[in-house]
Amino acid sequence: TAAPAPPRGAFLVFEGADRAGKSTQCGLLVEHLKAQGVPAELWRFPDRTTAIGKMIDAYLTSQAEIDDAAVHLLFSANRWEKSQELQRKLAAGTTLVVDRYAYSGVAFTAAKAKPGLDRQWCQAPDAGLPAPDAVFFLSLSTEAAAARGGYGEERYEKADFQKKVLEQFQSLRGPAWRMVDASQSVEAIQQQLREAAGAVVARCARGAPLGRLWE
Ligand code: NYM
Ligand code: MG
Repeated sequence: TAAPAPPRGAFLVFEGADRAGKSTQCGLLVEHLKAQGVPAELWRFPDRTTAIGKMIDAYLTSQAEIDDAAVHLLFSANRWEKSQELQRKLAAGTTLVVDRYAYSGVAFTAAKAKPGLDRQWCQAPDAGLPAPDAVFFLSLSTEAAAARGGYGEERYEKADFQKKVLEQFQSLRGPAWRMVDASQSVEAIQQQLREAAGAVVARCARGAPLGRLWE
């Protein structure tokens, strides 16, 4: 007889504006989970390693100009091309800590405020993707983010645009969202995340079903 299916892993997404500390916190959380014996992997979107991801990287680093609608669809396609593997990993019991997902996709494009790129249009291509079990939103003012050694050199890393992105994120908040005050110390934030993530991992291990965007 076949071995029983392992408890499924949790799909944990981190969102927030640039410089909110997502990458730091994701890395620490994955190490913590692994140390606790929870199989876990760190993922990020955009995944710049794929063919589509390389086009996105060229766009973000201004080596390429791509139409706003077209690049939006590339970001979404980059999630779709990873979605089967993502579901396989979760089903096999691996918890995925994911640095950005479709919420960034919608917020960054909608913040461009161009005709034809309204939020409804921005959300459509991601409909049906696996929905995260929790979205940890690292909340930080644009001023505090800018004070952290300034923004980088990539496209979008400008204070006025980041403000618009934050407004878009606000309108995407749903029941799975956990707001985290990202102005606290790295350690204090991590402590909260460990507790909240632990509860979600346990709920998923007990068989809570994986949802779909934007249901
Ligand atoms: N970004 C990220 C988008 O514009 N759309 C998306 O779908 C995703 C996932 O890419 N400024 C933007 C947000 C970031 C940039 O992300 C690169 P990172 O996490 O800095 O590598
Ligand atoms: Mg960045």
